[in-house]
Amino acid sequence: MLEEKQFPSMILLSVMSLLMLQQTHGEHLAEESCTVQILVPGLKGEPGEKGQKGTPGRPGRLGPPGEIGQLGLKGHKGLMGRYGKVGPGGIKGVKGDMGDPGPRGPNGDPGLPTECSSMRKTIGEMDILVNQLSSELKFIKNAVAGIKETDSKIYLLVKEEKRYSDAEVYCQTRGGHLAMPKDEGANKVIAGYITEAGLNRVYIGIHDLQVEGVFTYVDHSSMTTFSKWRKGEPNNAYDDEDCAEMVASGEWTDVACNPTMCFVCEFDKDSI
Ligand SMILES: [Ca+2]
Ligand SMILES: [Ca+2]
Repeated sequence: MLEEKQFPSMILLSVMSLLMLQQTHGEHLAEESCTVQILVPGLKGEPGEKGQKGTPGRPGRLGPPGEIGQLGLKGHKGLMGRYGKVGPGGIKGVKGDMGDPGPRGPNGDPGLPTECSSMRKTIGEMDILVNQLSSELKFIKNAVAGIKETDSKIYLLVKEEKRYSDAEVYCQTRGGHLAMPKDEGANKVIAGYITEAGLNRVYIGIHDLQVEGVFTYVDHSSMTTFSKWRKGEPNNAYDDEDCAEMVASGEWTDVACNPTMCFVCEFDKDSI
């Protein structure tokens, strides 16, 4: 059975062997073709042509997490945000220094002619009158506040310091003179007035302005019987004492006429 199945292939090999032997070993063909029958694999064929590229494989499994990377560089500064809400008001600051004077303003409109100028003159005169009345009122207030009097005279102590000549003008303007004590009674009234006022001295109406050493009253009446010179006075000290003052004790002293001091005016009751 085996020989029957293998026969065709054996026949084939024999024929092939014969053919090969005829080509390479022609002189031994008759004896070897009958004795050697070896079944051997065929020679390795030449490499085939490269096949076509296959389809992509399935995705692989998820790999393990990578290591933490290095710290990156600092990024650029972002844009400025929106403005916030307005905050509460601050505490009031300290007042600053006064500023420099401003520039000169424009000239005003020209004044009205004629009738306004006469009105301005009237207003000016009224101003002078008001000043005079104010002065008179002050004088009257002083007088009412505390005059002194004798049977024939009224005395007013003026607490405004003036030079001798200005003091006499003040008294004359009001119808009198600087006080001219001509007896002990009048002298005592004036002296008491000075003491009450808390003063040390006042001008009185006695001087030697006309003839040095010859004292007269300021109304030019002569000094006949009464005088109250302090001891050693009048001495015309520094050759410059032509007016007289009364001190609080009631004594008189010749003094210079330019220093200012308070004074006493006198008014005749008959002339008031
Ligand atoms: Ca004198
Ligand atoms: Ca003197």
